[in-house]
Amino acid sequence: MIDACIFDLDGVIVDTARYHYMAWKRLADHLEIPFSEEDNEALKGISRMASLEHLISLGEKTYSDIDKQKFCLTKNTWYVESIEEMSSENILPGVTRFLNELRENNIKIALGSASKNARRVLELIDLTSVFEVIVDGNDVINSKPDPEVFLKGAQMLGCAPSRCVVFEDSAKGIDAAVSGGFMSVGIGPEQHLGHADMTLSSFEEVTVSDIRSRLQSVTQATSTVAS
Ligand code: B16
Ligand code: MG
Repeated sequence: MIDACIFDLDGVIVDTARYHYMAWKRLADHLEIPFSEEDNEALKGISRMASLEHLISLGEKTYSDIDKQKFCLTKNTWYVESIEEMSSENILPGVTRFLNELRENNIKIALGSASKNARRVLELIDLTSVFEVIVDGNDVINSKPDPEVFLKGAQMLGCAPSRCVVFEDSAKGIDAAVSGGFMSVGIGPEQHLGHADMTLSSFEEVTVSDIRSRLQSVTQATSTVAS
């Protein structure tokens, strides 16, 4: 029933969400816009410019397109500087073991990230070779909640979306998975990810067989309701 797994990067494989937040917070302080960690939830999974537009909407000023481009560049420079310290030690708990288990079960593995820095992050944490297919913010026109990044990944793997599981930490990423017809696993709190087929607090102690049986019961329950 599971041919492939497509992983989001930031907040699923590695905790770069913290570095994104620190760079946006620095920009918000510079622009005198109030910005909290709770505000940052809405930025998870969306593109850099969409994130900036959201941040600006929390303040009172408007900015020209040229200013917005400059702000995105500044934020990205701070973000890229901060991630250079990362290494394989930053891979989230349980992820490496889970990826190995997928390979042992001949389940294909792809990356579906909104980030234009995804390939650099994979290099830093030494995980590039694990992914058969990598689709990131440089490869798509529409960012999450549009399913393009995951649909492209499934197509490149040669797998039907209904037989692929998307692992995501953002509400908009789960929206993308649902609208693309994928099975979905939310990584993080139920309150943000309750629309996923199932949620996990982390990959620690979870096995491929756990995921299979939990998704199977959701799929069966859904088809019973539909019939
Ligand atoms: P960049 P993901 C997303 O990555 C992040 O969650 C989101 O916070 C960020 O704005 C977006 O990438 C774009 O990142 O500025 O590096 O291109 O979660 O889809 O892996
Ligand atoms: Mg994410």
